Amino acid sequence: MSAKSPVIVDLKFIPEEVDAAIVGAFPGREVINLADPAHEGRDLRGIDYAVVWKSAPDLFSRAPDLKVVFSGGAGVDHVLTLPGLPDVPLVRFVDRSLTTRMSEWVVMQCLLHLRQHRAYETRAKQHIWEDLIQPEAADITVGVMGLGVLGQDAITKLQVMGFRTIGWSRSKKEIEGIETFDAGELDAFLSKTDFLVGLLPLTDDTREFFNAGLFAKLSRKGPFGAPVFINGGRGGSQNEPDVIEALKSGLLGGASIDVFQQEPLPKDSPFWDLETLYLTPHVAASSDVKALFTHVQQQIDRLESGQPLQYLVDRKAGY
Ligand code: NDP
Ligand code: OXD
Repeated sequence: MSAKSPVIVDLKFIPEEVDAAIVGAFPGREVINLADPAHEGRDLRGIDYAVVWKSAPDLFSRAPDLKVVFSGGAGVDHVLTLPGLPDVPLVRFVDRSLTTRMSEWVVMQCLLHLRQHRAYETRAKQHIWEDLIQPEAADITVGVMGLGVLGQDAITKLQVMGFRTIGWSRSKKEIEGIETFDAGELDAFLSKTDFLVGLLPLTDDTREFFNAGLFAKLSRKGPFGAPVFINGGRGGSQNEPDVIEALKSGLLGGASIDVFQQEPLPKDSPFWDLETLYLTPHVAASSDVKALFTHVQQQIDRLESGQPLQYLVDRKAGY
């Protein structure tokens, strides 16, 4: 019986979390954590598997024999643009904990805007005790763009919280109790949406998709008048000058953004200082590293026992 191939780990996550998760992971295999200086210059030829998140650009020239590449996250735009990506299966991370985290973030942001939290925070800082007219969740239509693993979970949880929910995706989806729209029905979807939730992958089709023209088509008939933009997908999908201008001009009444074109967000970015924006540093649904390694092990087991891999990326579609 041949020796089990090592697994290369190249994850720009919290190093202590990666180190802790490696303990006991991939039984019977060597784990080569490239963050460990002991592996500097290590010969990576002949290795079958790599788990990557924001890898060094020379990874694939150093490891030319990979049979499968595993993305450390659900999104794969950062892998698809790596130089020398081999023509082998690319598996993305799909996992209960990641999905749950994203839904928590989406529901939390919708509630923060619904409950006018920023206005109360501001008043509290000024020692102002004031009651604002409070619409209820059922008065707001949340439109979720992207009805994949994350969008479908988020939309059902938003529904539980009482929001009216509608969804939009490239191909039409049937989700019980939810009105859905396909790519050709974008304007109809936008005209009904008070809070827009972006859970789209970054592809050629979605680049800078969230822009002034799109914001202008959102509903202004909701209880707050101006619509709200919530992006947990990818920063590349938003036209950032347009988002900033829309928040300043009132085209958007508020926003919550977890992802940016440039990460970390530069210290002098105007985003930091926008009054009506909730900003988080790409943490809406961070990968749980132990769960990630369990998922990778399961997929390796499938492959090595002749079963098909799951969660394969369609390279042509880009997600
Ligand atoms: P999925 O691949 O399961 O779903 C993607 C959805 O987007 C699908 O419904 C797809 O349509 C739709 N879509 C893609 N392209 C288009 C398009 N051009 N027009 C309309 N709809 C489109 O992905 P996930 O739900 O698992 O994840 C979504 C994204 O969330 C990831 O790609 C990643 O970028 C981001 N993410 C962000 C995290 C964070 O912490 N901020 C954490 C995890 C993920 P269809 O169903 O027809 O294929
Ligand atoms: C992901 C992410 O794609 O964390 O999983 O952004």
